[in-house]
Amino acid sequence: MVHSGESNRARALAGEFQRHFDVEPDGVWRAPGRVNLIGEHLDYNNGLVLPFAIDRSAMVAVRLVPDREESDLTSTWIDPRTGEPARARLVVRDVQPGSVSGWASGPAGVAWALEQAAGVHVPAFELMLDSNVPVGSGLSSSHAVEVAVAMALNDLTNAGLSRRDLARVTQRAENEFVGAPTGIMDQSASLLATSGHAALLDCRTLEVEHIPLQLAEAGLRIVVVDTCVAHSNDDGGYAARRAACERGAAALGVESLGDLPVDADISDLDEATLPRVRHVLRERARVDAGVEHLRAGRWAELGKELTESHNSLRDDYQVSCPELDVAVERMLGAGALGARMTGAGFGGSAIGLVPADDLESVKVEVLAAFDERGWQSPRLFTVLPGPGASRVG
Ligand code: GAF
Repeated sequence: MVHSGESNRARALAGEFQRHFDVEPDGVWRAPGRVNLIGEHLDYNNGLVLPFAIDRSAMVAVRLVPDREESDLTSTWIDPRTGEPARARLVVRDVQPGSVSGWASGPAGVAWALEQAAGVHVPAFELMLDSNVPVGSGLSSSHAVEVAVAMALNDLTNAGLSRRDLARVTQRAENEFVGAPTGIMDQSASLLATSGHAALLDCRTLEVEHIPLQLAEAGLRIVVVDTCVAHSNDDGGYAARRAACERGAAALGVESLGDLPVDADISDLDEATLPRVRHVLRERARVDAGVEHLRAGRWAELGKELTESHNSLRDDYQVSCPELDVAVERMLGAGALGARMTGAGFGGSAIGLVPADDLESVKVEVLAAFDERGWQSPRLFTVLPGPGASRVG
C-alpha cells in the first residue's frame, strides 16, 4: 500500500505537470530507492543479496505525444547551475547510446532499452520528475528514476513486460546507455520488494523470498547516514572491482564467483585479486547467516554480520572511505547493534541497526564526529521497508 503522503505527492506532481505542459499527464508512477541490508557487491557475482525498498521514491508524471519528434523532460529539482528546473529535450530518432548525458540519460536509456527488449516503438513523451531519494547518496536514486520511467513507458506503450523483464531493461539502460557497469540488485529491489519485508534476491534468477523485517516490533530503527560524499558508479572504481571478480573466477575455473563454494581454496590467487574474492565468498556466508538471524529475530547477531560486512568492504574490497568508516564507528559506539556502508561505496551512505532508545545519541555522536573533523554535516534519517514500484495516478 502506498501511504497517503505519496498519494498527495502524486497529486501535486500531476498538478505541476498540468501547469507546466498545459495538459494532464497520462499517469503518475513511483519507484522507491533501496537500502541493502547485507550482501554487498554480490549481485554481479550471481549471489544472494538482502535489500529492502525504502519509504522514499522517485515519481514521474508522463504523457505520450506520438505526433511530436521531441521528448520534453523536466524536473521539480532546481539545477544549481541555472537556478531553473532541470530540463532536457531529446529528438526521439537520435536517442542512441552515447547521445544523451546528464540526468536525462537514465529516462532516455530506458526508452531505448524498452524498444530493444519489447520490440515496441516508444514515441516522444512529456515527463516531469520529482524525487525525495537524495541524489548521489548510494540509496539508488538514479535506479529509482529509471524504474519509474520503465513502469510508465511499459504501461503506456502496452509493452507487456513483467517486473523481472523491467529489471533487465533498466540494467541494460544503465550498462549500455548511461555507461555504468552496475549489477541488477537496485532495480530489482525497487520493482520486486514488498512493504515490511526485506527481499532475499537471487541475482542469477531474480527469484525473491520476502522476509519480514519487523523493526518497530523489535524496538529497532534503521538509521541512514548520508555522508554527502557524492559517489558514482561510472568513474572506474566500481568497474575495477567487477574486473577483479571476473579475473578471480577465471583463475579458479568458474564462470562466476557465485559458482564456488564459500570455503573454496583461493590461496593461489595473486595478491591484488585475492582480497576481492575473499570479500565475495565471506559476504556470501554472511548473507546466509544474516538471513537465519533475521528469521529467528536474533537482532544482535544480525548486527554483528552487518559490522563484519563493513570491515570486509573497508579492508578487503576497499570501497569504503573515511566518512563512512567514522559514521560506522560512531554509530556502534553510541549503541547500534551493527552498522555498515550500503550500496557501492566510495561515498554515499552508511546504515545502523539502532535501538529506538539510542537514536538520539547516535545522531548526536555522528554529527559531532563529522564536525570535529571539519567535514560537511551528514544527513541522518530513518527508513522503513516500503512497497515496490507502482502506478499512483
Ligand atoms: C551499486 C550497484 F548499482 C549495484 O548493482 C550493486 O553492485 C551495489 O552497488 C553493490 O552491492 O548500487
